[in-house]
Amino acid sequence: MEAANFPFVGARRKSGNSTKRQNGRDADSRIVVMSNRLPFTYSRTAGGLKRQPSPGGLVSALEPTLRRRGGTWIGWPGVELKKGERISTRADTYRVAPVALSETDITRYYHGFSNRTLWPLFHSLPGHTQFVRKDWNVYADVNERFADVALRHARNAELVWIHDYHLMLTPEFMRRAHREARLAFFLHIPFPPFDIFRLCPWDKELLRGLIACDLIGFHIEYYAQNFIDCAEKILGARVDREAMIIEDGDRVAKVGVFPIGIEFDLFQEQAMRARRESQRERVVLGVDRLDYTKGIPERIRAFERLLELHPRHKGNVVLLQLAVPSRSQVAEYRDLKSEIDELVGQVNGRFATSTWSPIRYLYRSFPRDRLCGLYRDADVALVTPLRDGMNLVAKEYVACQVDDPGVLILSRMAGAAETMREALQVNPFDLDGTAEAIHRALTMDEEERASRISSLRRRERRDNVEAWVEYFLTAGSGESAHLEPISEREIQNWLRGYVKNYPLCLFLDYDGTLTPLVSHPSKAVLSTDMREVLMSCARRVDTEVSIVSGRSLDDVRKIVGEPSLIYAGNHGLEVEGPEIKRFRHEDLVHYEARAHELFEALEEIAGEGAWTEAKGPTLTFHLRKVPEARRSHYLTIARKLMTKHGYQARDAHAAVEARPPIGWDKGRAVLHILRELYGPDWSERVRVIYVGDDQTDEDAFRFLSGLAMTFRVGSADTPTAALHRLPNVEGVRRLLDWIGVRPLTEASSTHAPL
Ligand code: ADQ
Repeated sequence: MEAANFPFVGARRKSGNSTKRQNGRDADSRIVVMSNRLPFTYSRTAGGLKRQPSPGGLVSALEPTLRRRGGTWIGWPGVELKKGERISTRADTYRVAPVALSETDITRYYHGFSNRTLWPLFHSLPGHTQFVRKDWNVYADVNERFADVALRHARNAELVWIHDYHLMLTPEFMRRAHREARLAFFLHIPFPPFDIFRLCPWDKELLRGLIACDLIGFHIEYYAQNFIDCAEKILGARVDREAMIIEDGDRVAKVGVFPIGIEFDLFQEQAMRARRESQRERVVLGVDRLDYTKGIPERIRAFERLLELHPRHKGNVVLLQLAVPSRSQVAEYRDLKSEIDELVGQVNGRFATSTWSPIRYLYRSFPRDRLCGLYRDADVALVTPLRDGMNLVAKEYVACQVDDPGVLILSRMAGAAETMREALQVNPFDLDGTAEAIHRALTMDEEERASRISSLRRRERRDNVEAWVEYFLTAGSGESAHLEPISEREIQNWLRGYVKNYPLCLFLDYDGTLTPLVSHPSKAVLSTDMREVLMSCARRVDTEVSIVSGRSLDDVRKIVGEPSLIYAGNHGLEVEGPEIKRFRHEDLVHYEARAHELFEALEEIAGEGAWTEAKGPTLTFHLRKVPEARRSHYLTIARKLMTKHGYQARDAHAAVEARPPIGWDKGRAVLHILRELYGPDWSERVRVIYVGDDQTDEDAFRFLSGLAMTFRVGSADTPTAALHRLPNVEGVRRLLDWIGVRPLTEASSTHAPL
């Protein structure tokens, strides 16, 4: 077989012999496929559960792969199992792990969020889209259950390959439980542009769900770039569009382009063998699932237009439209069926004669061999979706052109149009244009038809579905991607326009932001490099630097040791600096005695490396040295004690903090400092940058939304309200370096602190 010509080129093979690996491990360690449905669907009959192969390209593509390699397929069995009812967990040489779903799950997760929200939105049809919170909740819950089943059955899998929009949150659930898992995802439908995607109230969650993967695959470059765009704009992730890499905190995901193919040889063979049916007229063929994305009404109208514009085709040509019933539980699909029925009636009523009707409409599924015969004998295939991830019908038609070559008319809105350039491409909304293309196809000479079809066939034979699977799996098992360290250009893009001609007020958290997280707070010492860049910022006349920390004021001032900076300790409850009045929140006096009592109580329960840091009116209970499995035990008790003593318990990095519930946090402290330094109209006089790595910094990110440039450092395990993410402390150093040496603000004297 010729090498497949896929545009994704970033994959690097893992060293080692993969065959050896496959033979040496049990089914658990092989590939795991996850999709909404299992490769077979059960239905309940009088004689018990009946098993049938699931329809569709996904199953025919992946089933042979699993049969050959072994592994596990996880999915819904198609029926709600009764108590005690079991289905076989073996299928040929691979295993099957069913995910049990109730009728409510199916209504809300499948018909609801998957098909009433994601399907239309991702096809850029927001008018059809419904956003229903209950559907979303069940979708998230079902996705988590898929992840649980995968973790039970396939913990040691070489690769977990998750399919399609039904399971976009599953990767993140899996990643949370299994940091080292190798996860890949393929989306079979389009990924919409930013402007459409951001209409979804759960845009961040969906993106974070996918970014937990090592590899995320799309049919075409456009969808991949849309996804990268959304990750950058909505999550604040760093991206490299050329290398197609997304960095989200300390994790990196590779994005790839893998246009799916078909079982070319199988279609071709069936076309050769298929029975011939006598047909008087020339045939223009449409084959679709009955779905509003497929543009069936538009196609019928375009055909009607053909008969108006070119009456010579009357009596000689028919539009044969096959439509497989689909999602008939969703009201919109039922409405569409009525619309098509009516439209067919209208056009036939208008043009039919006693011997000829222009449209033959068959609303049912056809067996593969029959379909192949119809493909083979059709003069023209009219594949005109309004939007389509790829569209396999176009490819199947081409594979079946084994006799007199036909002509493929293809919507430019289908992913397939990106590679099937030799097709006559049309805009399905342009009825006249489509009508003219049908006319051109019906009158095209044999030489042109043959040249177009033979190029199309060559490509589809080579880039068939087997090549697609192999190519994806190779990319999925390649080395992890790395993004280049943050460059000066990136920092400039973020900051140059923002800080131009303004003085700058810089707020920096300490632990995890200016120093890496360490086993004990006393070991978090500022590096020489970091001190240098920090002070190059602080020495500037147009820049104020504040350190905002959860440590006590004395502690943070001592550990940084630079008297020219402003310090906010205890999450901003205490503030001090050379140009600012010393501040101590008035309610703190009430907490000093309480803090002492709480300290004693926490000390009593502390064991296995847990310890309490006393910080005057507040406390931190540290768990970094406690074995991970035991942390939740201590967390629960510590939280209870904190609440009992009148504190608010707040989670931090391997710690829990006791904070006075007085409505004061890092966000309020930042506001206090800005007002003290620049007056109530500070937002007109100064630009603000806040950099932090902790949950407590989220208060400041939220407070400063729209008022500052915010950066969250490190792990992407938690969502952030910050605008951008920085991978690590080195990223912070580079950012400060740029700020320290940027050109001096011209108007600095007029904008200087009050
Ligand atoms: P679908 O939306 O299902 O797939 P498509 O790619 O066209 O769309 O596949 C439809 C399949 O159904 C074809 O294999 C076709 O032969 C079959 N079919 C249609 N009408 C039929 C009939 N009347 N009888 C029998 N079979 C019929 C999703 C995405 C696509 C993407 C695929 C694969 O929406 O864009 O190409 O996944 O990734």
